[in-house]
Amino acid sequence: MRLLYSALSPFARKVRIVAHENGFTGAIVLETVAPFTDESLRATNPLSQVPVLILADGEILFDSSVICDHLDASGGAGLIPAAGRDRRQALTLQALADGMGSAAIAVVRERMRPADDQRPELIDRQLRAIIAGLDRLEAEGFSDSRFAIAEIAVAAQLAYFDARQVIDWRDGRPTLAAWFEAASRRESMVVTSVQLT
Ligand SMILES: N[C@@H](CCC(=O)N[C@@H](CS)C(=O)NCC(=O)O)C(=O)O
Repeated sequence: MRLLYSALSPFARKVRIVAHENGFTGAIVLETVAPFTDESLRATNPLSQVPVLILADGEILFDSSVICDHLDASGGAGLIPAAGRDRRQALTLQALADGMGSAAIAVVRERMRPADDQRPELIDRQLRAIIAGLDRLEAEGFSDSRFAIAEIAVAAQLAYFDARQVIDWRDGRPTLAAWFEAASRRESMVVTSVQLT
């Protein structure tokens, strides 16, 4: 299998954590792609977004939630509940985390623009989504004993917030902060982390 990814992508990080938790690390060849500038990515994903997983027979999978679903179904780690309320709630939390990630990426890209070209109203709207999402996650109160698709999706995004200094998310959220600190020590989190120099 080949995974087209970029090192800092929180969506690709989520996939890599799920792959590791399913024992697939050695079975996946990582290929770096720059999604905003490399037009060749469009041949596999018309949206020109990473991650993209290309299976051994050439089948192409995106987006990250579809890839995670495939890896977990074939690896058997059981990170995604099979059915019912548990499944719906887990996928809803994944969607929340992914949405917060998309908002964070929009903020980061807007802040890259020259200061007098930035649109404060765009940044403000995205930050409000992130803040409301963080408050929901603080209320959720994850358990240290479970690290399944919802927790993985959230951990990948919180790590991205830190890497890109999107927001001081720990402020006023002690439960989420303590949970993340413990989750960050898991092997799958450590081996997929990227140190910015
Ligand atoms: N819903 C997608 C989001 C993927 C995404 O936004 N990837 C970013 C990198 S972190 C990207 O490739 N952006 C390029 C673009 O949107 O043009 C997923 O879950 O995989």
